[in-house]
Order: sequence, then structure tokens, then C-alpha cells
Amino acid sequence: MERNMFCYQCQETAGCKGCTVSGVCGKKPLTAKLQDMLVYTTKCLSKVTTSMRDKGIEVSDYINRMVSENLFVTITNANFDDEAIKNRVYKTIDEVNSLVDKSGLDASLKLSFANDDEIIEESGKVGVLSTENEDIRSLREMIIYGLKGMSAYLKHANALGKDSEDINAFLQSTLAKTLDDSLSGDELTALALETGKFGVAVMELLDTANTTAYGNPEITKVNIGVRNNPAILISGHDLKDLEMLLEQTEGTGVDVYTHSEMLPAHYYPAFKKYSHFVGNYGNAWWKQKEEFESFNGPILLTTNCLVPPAESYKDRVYTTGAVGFAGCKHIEGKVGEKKDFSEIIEHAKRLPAPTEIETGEIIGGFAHNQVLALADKIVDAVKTGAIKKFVVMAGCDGRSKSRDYYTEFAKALPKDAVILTAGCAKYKYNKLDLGDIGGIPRVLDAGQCNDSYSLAVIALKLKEVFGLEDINDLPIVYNIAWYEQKAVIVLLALLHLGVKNIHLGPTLPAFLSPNVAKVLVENFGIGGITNVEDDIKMFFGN
Ligand code: FSO
Ligand code: SF4
Repeated sequence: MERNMFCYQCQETAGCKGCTVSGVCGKKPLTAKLQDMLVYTTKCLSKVTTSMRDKGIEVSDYINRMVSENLFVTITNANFDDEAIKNRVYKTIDEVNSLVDKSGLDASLKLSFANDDEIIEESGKVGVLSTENEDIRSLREMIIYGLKGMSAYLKHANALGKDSEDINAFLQSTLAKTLDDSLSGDELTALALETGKFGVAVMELLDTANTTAYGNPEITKVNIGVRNNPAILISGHDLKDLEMLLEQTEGTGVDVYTHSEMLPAHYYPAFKKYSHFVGNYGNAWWKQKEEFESFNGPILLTTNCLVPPAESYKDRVYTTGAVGFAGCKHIEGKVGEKKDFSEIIEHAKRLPAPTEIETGEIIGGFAHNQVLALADKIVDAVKTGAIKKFVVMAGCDGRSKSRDYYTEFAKALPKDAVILTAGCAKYKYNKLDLGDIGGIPRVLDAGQCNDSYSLAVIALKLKEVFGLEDINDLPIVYNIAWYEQKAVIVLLALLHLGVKNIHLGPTLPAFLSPNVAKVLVENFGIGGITNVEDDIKMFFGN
């Protein structure tokens, strides 16, 4: 088989095996090779910083952020810009070499590449397939993908002034361990589970950062129609970018709408004061080709998921943070700096208002604080049998047709079941009008994928209220849709919390070797999905 690249980190990987000719996501072989090299040099940097910590030498915020942002850049659909990725590789190499000198570390830790050609050539020796044993490869990659997700969440917490030396130190020492050939499969399995522990920690850190800065999410009806003003569409997960955009657009006559994973921003009290923060336009990330087209105004992508833009609207796409695409204007600004969005605002003023594609409202804001405020009502509903089961359907949406399963599954649920959701997976069923049970909506949206943390807090609280020993004794089942690497850290976090029998779809990760999949099945009851009818029977009985 022709092989120009190898990547199997996301659910849409070619043939459920691996993208080898070009990425299904649009990633080209050169980009894939540069990303492999960025991951490799970041592992080398992490080896250096771990040795520094061992010697009691402090690692700077700048270096900690270089590690997490490098990994974030390699997440599916974040960055397709070869020049930007290559610059990061060179900067990382420079830091490795200078830290080795400054810290008096062994010179064998240094890196040297003569030129771009050598970097690209060497990438084949350090990519995924450079680990020959398929089980070790599987465990290493599962850990690396978990760390990528952790990096994304850490970056958002950093943007709001929160950081954690424990998380940075764990992230870097663990990344370095994926280069260590002496580690056994058992040791790597334990490391994957420990990654889940830090996954909980990073989501908690981000939850604290978000709620400290913007208040606790509350029940909110979000408008999905449009107004007749020029407007900017903001997508991705970065609430700090949204805050800066809302401040800078205030009083300019330009409206702001959210797309995809930015929808939950509407649930935060701090953003409700902006009268030009109009609503949510469209659906999940994969619908952006048509929805960015009809939006008419400029679009700001703060994180993945970016679909390579069509020429017809490419000049309206702006990127920032970890996102990049050659030919799209990148708005600079490091953590703590004020970003200048004036060019986007001026651009919006020259363009027509969005074309309406929907009207009405959707409801959300059921993060832990809001749900716990309703706890009495919910507990009563469970006790009286009005609610029989909660179904966690968090995770991601995606373009594959097989994901229609989730819409059909939501429709087929028994009427006494309530969906708990977070992440862009919700777009498969958040406009179905599934109704409510005694005033409790049957789709409770906690927020972004990182707000899966809220779902865990809710589950732990219910366990306490019902006086249960085991989280798995709750009337909660898990039917999770995954797509990219943030879902991997969420999954590892749930496993760390002791959640069993999670079903993952629409397909199991290609990066799970048969033996690693067996370990997950035997120890955690991880399963796939089949079809709606059989799965409803499996989860709910007849
Ligand atoms: Fe979705 Fe994309 Fe949030 Fe992901 S927009 S798929 S798991 O980036 O991060 O849920
Ligand atoms: Fe393929 Fe997914 Fe990797 Fe893109 S991110 S190259 S679709 S496996």
C-alpha cells in the first residue's frame, strides 16, 4: 500500500485503520510529517524539562506553554499551516539545546537537524509507526492523545490566569516516557490511567477558571435566528477570546454569534450583559462549509475544529491561538496579552448580515452548579420513577453518516430517560424537541466537551444523595460519541473515576490494538455500538 503519512488519532481515520495517503480531515502528508516532528521534538523538550525538575531547576511558564501549545497544534483539525508548524519545530529545537546547556544536562539530549529536508526525512523515523510492537504503540498513542486533550484544556485555563505545576510536570514527564523503551505494557497501562487522573484535574482547573471569570452557567434559552446587522461568527472553545471580541465589538454596530462548541458561552452570566451577543448560528463543526458560506460575515476560529475552508469564504476566516491555515489571517496574542480584533470588526462592517437558516431557541446551561440547584427536583423525579435513567451522550459530532445513529437513538429513548450531554455531540439531538419531565428538560446540556467534568460532578453528587457505594450503581448509562483527542482525555478521566461499561461510537478507536482493546473490555466493560434497536434493548431492557 502507498504510504505518504500515517495518522490514526481520530475517529474518521481512513478505513478505521489509518490515513496513509492524505488525511480524511484534509491534512496533507507534509503537514502530517511536520506534526510528527513537532510531537517528537516536544517529547525531547519534555525529557529535558523533566531532567531539570529532577535537579530542582524551575521550568518557566514560557516553556510549559510551549509544550502544551505544541501538542494542541497537532490535535485533529487545529492547524494545517506548514510554515507555522515548522517554525514551532525550530523554536522547540532551539529551546531543547539552550536548556541542555543552561541546565548542565547531558549533551546527548540535544537535537540537530541540518535543514527542512532533514526534518521531513527524519519524521518517518519518529512517527507513530516507529514503535514496532503494536500494543506498546497503542498504549503510547492513547497516552499521547490524552495529553493532547489535556494540553488544550490547560491552555484555556492558562488564558484565564490559572495554571498548575503538578499538571505541567505530569504532562511533560509522561510525554517523555513515551520515548522510553524500557517501559512494559503494564507500566504504560498504569500510566494511561494516571493520565485520566490528571484529566480530571485539568478539567477541574478549567472549570474553576471559567466559573471564576464568568460565573456559573445557568439555564439559558439561546436564540438560533439572526438579526439584520453585520456580524462576526466565533467558533472553538476559547472563552477569553470571546470575551475580548465582545468587548471590542461593543457599540460598533457589529453583532456576535457563536458556532459549534462556542454555544455554551451563552450560559455564562458574564456574557449576558452584551446586547450584541445575539445567539448561536448553525450546528456542529462539520457543517461549517455551508454555514460559514451563508453567515456572510467574518469567522474567528479560536480552536479546532477547522475544516479546510472553501475559496469562496476563505478570505473571511481568521484564526488565532493554536489554529492555523495558510492563506487565512492569523491574529497573534499570547496568553495574558490583549488580542487586536479590529481588522475582523472592520471586515464585518463591509459585509451583509447573516442569512437566516433557522429560527427559535435551544436551551442549555445545565453545568454542575445549576443541576445541583435542581437536585431536589431531580432526586424526587428519580424516586417517584418519573425519571428512570440518565443517558450520558456527551462527546463529539462528525460528518460520517453513521452518526445519524445518535439522532435515532435519542428519538428512540424511553420517554422516562434524560440525556446528559456536553461537547458538540449535542447537535445530533438538541433541536428535536424531546420535551421535559416535570419541568426538567430531557436534554441537559452542561456545555463544552471539557464540561464533561460537570457530568462527573453531578454523578458523584447523585451517588452521595442516594447513599450508593459505587458510581456504577446509579441509574446512568454511557453512550458516548468520540471524534478527536479531547474525547480521549475525557474517556481516560471517566475511567479514572471508576465509570464502567462506557459504550463508544460510532467506531472504536483505530489506535486500540486488539490486546489493548481486550484490557479495556475486561477491566472497564468498554463496548462499541451496534444499531439503535439492539442498543436500546441493551441499555434499557425490553
Ligand atoms: Fe467538538 Fe471539535 Fe469539543 Fe472536539 S468541536 S470535536 S472533542 O474539537 O472539542 O466537542
Ligand atoms: Fe486522518 Fe484523523 Fe489523522 Fe486527519 S486527524 S489524518 S482524519 S486520522
